[in-house]
Amino acid sequence: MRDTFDAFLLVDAQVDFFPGGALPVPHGDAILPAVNAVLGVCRKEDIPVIASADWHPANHASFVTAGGPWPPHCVRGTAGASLHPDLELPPVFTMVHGATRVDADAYSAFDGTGLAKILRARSIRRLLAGGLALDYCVKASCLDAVSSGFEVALLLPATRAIEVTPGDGGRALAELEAHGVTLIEEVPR
Ligand code: VGL
Ligand code: ZN
Repeated sequence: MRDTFDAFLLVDAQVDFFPGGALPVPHGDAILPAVNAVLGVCRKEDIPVIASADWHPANHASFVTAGGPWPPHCVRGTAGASLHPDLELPPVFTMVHGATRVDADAYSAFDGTGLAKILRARSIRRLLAGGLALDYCVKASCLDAVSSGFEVALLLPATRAIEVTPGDGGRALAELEAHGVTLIEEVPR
């Protein structure tokens, strides 16, 4: 096994968060080369991949149509909620689906998904993370991972921020670093 990370956590790399989607992250598609580089390492070295998905019911509380902050996005089972078609995923990987309750939003891949238990059951301690969006689900997932006792490295070229407020991306990185997340520029080798 690779001596730097035990699994790759790919956060919400769904069609709706890429340019052209319902809630696009600016330059979100710029993550694809780095994400696919990690996925290539995972396929070659048989490292587990866990992909999370934002998976909302149609009338979700986070949608503007229900008084929330976001345009409707990632409605469970729709094309926009599917993983980006250019992801070079291994033939077998684990998916967790979050924010599935109609009345509550959830940004972390650990929130209500059983992910910590899934990882512990597989003796996974060190996560490499990437995905969308840096200032929401990636940040929340990395912080939860750390507070659940996992080591986390975030691959910077594999994530981008929405930046509802300019500067949110940089603030997210500072917060992550302050909580012990290692920020890395290159795929570990
Ligand atoms: C996300 C906003 C709303 C995310 C999900 O995946 O970062 N952001 N829902
Ligand atoms: Zn959402």
